[in-house]
Amino acid sequence: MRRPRFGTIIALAVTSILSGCNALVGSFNNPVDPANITTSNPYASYTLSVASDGNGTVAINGGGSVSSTSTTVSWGTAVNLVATPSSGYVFSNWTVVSGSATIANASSALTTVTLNGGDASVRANFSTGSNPAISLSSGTLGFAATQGGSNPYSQTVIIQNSGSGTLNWSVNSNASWLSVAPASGSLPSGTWSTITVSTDITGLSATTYTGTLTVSGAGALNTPQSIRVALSVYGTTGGTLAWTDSFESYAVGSFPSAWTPDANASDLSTNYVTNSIASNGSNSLRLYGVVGGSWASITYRALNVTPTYRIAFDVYNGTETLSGAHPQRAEVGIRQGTSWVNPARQLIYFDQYGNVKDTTGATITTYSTAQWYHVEITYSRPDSATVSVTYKINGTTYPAVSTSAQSSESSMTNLELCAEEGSAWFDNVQVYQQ
Ligand SMILES: [Ca+2]
Repeated sequence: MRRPRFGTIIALAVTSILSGCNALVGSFNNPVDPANITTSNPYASYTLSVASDGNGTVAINGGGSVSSTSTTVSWGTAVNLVATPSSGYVFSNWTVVSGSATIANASSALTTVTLNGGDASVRANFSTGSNPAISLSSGTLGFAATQGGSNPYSQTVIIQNSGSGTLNWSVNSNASWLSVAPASGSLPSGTWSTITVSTDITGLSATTYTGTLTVSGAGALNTPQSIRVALSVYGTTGGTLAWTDSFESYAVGSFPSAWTPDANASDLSTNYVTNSIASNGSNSLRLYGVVGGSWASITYRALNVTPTYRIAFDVYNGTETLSGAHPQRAEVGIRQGTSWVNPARQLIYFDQYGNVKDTTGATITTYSTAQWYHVEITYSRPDSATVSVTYKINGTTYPAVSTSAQSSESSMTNLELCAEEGSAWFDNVQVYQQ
């Protein structure tokens, strides 16, 4: 197997543990989300300058409030911004002064900025005023859950008083399944606090619900503000089987023709249909990522479903000692197209320490090598900004995990199976339209 030269790695490597199976990983301090890559140089870093118009202070990524600051950021990385008005002023908006940058919510003192491919400067603008003002870190939240199962994990939103004086705020929900705590509070100018948003699926049938949290503040310039909340409830079973592959129809020793191999999966000496181990029938698919290397085995097959869908499979992890650049075993995700340089979402992976990890990199549960696991993953899009993923492993359902959608999320129409390092076997792969 020819290994790309390091220069090739620099040009092509797309590394983010949270973003999909990586065939190659170089030694980079600032992994870049492949979803945001639009040129051949994913590792470019640029200078972001953030300033105030002089009537307030700014902070980047939780740093101290200053009149102006700058930082080096990787292309595509969202940087948190906070603007705090001086006494007698209120926050007005963020503007891009030079360069090209995307500000998620320019009218909120709490927001994020993403550089579009070059240095850029942004500025917080304030205006005179003595009223409090409401800024929210998010205007939309998505949740998902299995009907009759556990409630989704709670999520948090930050409320800031981006005006003068004191903001006495309260939050009201218009839906019985949607609650928030605390429901009211008091914030001096420039300060903020966190509210926790929870959903309760008790008695809800399988569909998508929307609700609104209204944040009000007496005398606030921009009262009320709202947070739109979407909740998807779906069944764990049922749905329509889109396709299934038990690897029984292929010749032992071949690569399964319905699947597109990528990276080390193209090496037939280590990646093939085998009859030495199976969870059903006699055959399974063996994938092998180079041990001690950075050359994963990945294969793709079109999902042919739209969210909400469910992916079920059986997986058996090998026992090799891992020491390479991405020392994880089996991984399953979704990807745009059939190349590992394309945007992807890693839905689940099995790390070298015996932990099963979710799409955010958090631990779901533990596992053992040399043992079959039956995994079901339900992928849902409560709204355009949000992804929710539910895991069921060997019959145990875990609460849904919600995270932000990538910019290329909707184009990830292929299922990927991967052995990042070492061997992994897959069998009984099924995709259901929910
Ligand atoms: Ca089989």
